Amino acid sequence: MNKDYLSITPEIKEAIEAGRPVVALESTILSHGMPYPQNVEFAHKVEEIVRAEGAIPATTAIIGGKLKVGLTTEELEIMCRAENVGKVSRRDVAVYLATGKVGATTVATTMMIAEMAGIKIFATGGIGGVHRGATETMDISADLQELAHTQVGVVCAGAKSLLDIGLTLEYLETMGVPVLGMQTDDFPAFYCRKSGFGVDYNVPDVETAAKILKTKWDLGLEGGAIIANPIPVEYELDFDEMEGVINRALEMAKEAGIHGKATTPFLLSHIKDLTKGVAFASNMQLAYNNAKVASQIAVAYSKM
Ligand code: PSU
Ligand code: MN
Repeated sequence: MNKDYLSITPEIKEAIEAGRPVVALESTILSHGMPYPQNVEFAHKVEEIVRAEGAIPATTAIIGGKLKVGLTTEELEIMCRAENVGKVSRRDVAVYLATGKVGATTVATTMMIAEMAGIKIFATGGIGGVHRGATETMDISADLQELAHTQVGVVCAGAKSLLDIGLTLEYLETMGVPVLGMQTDDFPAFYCRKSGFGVDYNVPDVETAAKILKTKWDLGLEGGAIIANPIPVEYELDFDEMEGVINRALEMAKEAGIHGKATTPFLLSHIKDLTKGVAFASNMQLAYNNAKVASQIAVAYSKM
C-alpha cells in the first residue's frame, strides 16, 4: 500500500509504532449525526475520555487529499460545521482523495483507515446494517462488508432499530463476523439495552474481548468483530416509544422519497427532532461509554 495518502499526527504515529493503545473515532457521527455546535463539545469530550483511560484518540477524516488520522482543533471544527462535507464510504474514498473534497468517514471508512494506520480498536455510536425493507431496496450498509474484511474491533451500542436488526445479525453471521456482547447476552438497540436479539458470546471483561481479537488476528482470519456495549441504564430510552419515533421517521423518509446514502442521515436527523433532543443526549452518552470501553480494550490489547 502507498502510505503517501496517510497523514498521521506525530503523537499517534509514535504510539502505534511503540504498540501503545490507540482508539480510532469516526467523523460521520460529527458531520452527519449531530447538530452544531453540540458536536464540537462531543468531539473534544470523547477524545478526553479516551485519554483518561490511557489511550490516544485518533479521529479520522479525509481533508486536502489525505486520509487524516488524528485531527487538530481546526480540523474538528471543519468536520463539525459540516459545510460541504460529504459522507464517505468505501466507494467514495478515491474520489475524495483525488479531488481534494472534505469527507466525513463512516464506520466502513474509519475501519479502512484504522487498518492502514495499524490501529486495532475503534469506538463509535451505532453501526450501519441491513435496512428495513432491504429485501426490496437492497439497502445494506457497506459497514457490514468492511466488518467482514477489515481487521479492526468495533465497539458500538449495537444498531438503531431503524435497521432490521435480525437481518443485520444474519448478514454478520454469513460474513463470519463475531458479535460479542460486553457483559450482556442481548444485542443492544442503541437507545435501548435490548433489541430482542441475542449476541454470539457474552464477554465478561475487556481482557477477554482483547484476547478474542488477538486470537482471531493471530490466526490470520480476515475481518473485524463487533463488541456490542449497551447504553448505561440511566440513559436508556423506552423501547416502544423509540419504535414509534423510528416508524414515524421511516414514514417521513418514504414520503420525501429519500434513498441511498441520504437515508441514514435523514432518519437520524428526524429522530433527533421528533424526540426534541432527548435522544441526542442518550446518543452522546452511549458514545462516551463506547469510547471508554474501547480504550480499556485497547489498553488490554497492547499488553498482550
Ligand atoms: N447509525 C447511527 N449513527 C450514525 C451512523 C449510523 O446510529 O452516525 C453513521 C455511521 O457513520 C455509519 C453510517 O457508518 O451512518 C452508515 O451509513 P449507511 O447506512 O449509509 O451505510
Ligand atoms: Mn445504504
